[in-house]
Amino acid sequence: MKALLLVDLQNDFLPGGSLAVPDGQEIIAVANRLIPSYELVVATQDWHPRVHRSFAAQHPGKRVGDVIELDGLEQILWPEHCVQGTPGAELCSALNSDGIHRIVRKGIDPALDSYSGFFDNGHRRSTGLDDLLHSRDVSQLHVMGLATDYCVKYTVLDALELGFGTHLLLQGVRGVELNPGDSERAIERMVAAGAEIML
Ligand code: VGL
Ligand code: ZN
Repeated sequence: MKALLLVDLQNDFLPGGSLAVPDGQEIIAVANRLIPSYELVVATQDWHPRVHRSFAAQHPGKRVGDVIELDGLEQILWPEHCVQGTPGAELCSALNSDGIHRIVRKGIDPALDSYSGFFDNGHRRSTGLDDLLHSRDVSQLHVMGLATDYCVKYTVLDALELGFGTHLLLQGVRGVELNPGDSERAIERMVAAGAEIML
């Protein structure tokens, strides 16, 4: 069966949020339109402790956008976002949350970031999303959400590696674009890895 995966449709990634993705609000209507056509809808939620090491504020002298090494991995430093229990971490209230069957949280380990909905950036720990999808016999995964160039990209790449037929819903993604062209390059990489584009 096919499932819809909604990546990080949270207030902090929407206009007014601390890590707002340009035009991110445009895709909420896309999600609401798609949700009723799926038997299984899963949403991921970036869910950081306040002292998460991906936050620039945790590294005196460093600024947002700086790149450091974190536990052996390259890490971009972000503004504080999606702190557990804060309004910024909540799913967008305009989202049809009755249609969402499961929420998978990620980025909980303070020492490690987790862009993908499946694994942390070091591929050390699974979030359980893989097991959930397998237990429901999902073979096709349709992915949309925020942000094209980070969490959507790594979620799609992991889904492909795990063997899911993976479709990227192009109308339903927006990127951070720290560097112009990041979203385009992310899409090219997903397609090169085997993702199918759906308009
Ligand atoms: C994301 C940066 C940091 C995302 C999450 O959802 O794409 N980006 N944490
Ligand atoms: Zn994050």
